[in-house]
Amino acid sequence: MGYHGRCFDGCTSAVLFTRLYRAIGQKNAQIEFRALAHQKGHVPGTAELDGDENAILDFKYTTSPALTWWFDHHQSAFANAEDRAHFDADRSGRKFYDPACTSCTKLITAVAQEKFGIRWEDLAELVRWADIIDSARFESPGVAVELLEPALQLMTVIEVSDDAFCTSLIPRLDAGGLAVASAPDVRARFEPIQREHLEAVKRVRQRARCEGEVVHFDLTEWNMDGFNKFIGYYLFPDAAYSVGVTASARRAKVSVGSNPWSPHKRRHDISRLCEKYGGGGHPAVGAVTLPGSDVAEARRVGLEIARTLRDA
Ligand SMILES: [Mn+2]
Repeated sequence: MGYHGRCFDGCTSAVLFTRLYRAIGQKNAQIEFRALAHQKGHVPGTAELDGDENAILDFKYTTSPALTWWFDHHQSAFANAEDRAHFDADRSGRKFYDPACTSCTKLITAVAQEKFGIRWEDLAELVRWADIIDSARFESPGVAVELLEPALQLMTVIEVSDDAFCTSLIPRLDAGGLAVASAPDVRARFEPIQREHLEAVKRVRQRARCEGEVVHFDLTEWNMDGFNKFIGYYLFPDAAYSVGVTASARRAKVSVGSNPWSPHKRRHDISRLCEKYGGGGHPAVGAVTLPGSDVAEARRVGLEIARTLRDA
């Protein structure tokens, strides 16, 4: 079974599909899990699909005849129109795609219920959080930044852990749901990340200025590769946009986002704006990445983007 690696929704999808697969007949099947990572131009092929039956969850479609089951909700699920047509022609009843679905977890839950009449009451909280996380629909910036919820602590650990650890969490989530977050080995991974994260919040608090609904901060004096993208709105709830600049040996980066809790409608396409500087992203969030030596240029781009967002 291939699942989207280092992703809370991917891991939870693996938990649910395992239950579904066993419930509909393959009670004693031996299941192997494989974390899949996005690589440009790569679709899972024969190397990944070496079981008697093969499932791919929360990850790109493949036309390989070895694919038996498939669930995904990503806009970018198909590499090209031929792959899409291949899926549309499929009559197996075992491949499911819904780009309107906010998580793959939710899609599997819906299919299990509607097609197979199966519900998993004990996993309701896990499912609910997987959906909140994958669609970034947190109740408030505080929920997203303070990381007090067990689900968000697990998410944090999953996003930085190796494939073997993520895979080892799948049976544990199946057995214990979100309670896994309080296991000593998960705590031991979470605590150092939390310390670093709290340090980042402190640095943003020191450096951030909010002007004309744009919060801007320059963190290049520290060696940092990134930060929680909601910190700006946590500190400045009235901000509509956030522009943060970081630098490490590897890269200098301008991270740009719009406040999902803002009452105002977003007026800019952030991916377009970032593309002007060689970056990219989504309409609501994007980034410009430069070589680690280009700190001055990253600072300049950050200021210019902040100005553009303020002006229009
Ligand atoms: Mn997903």
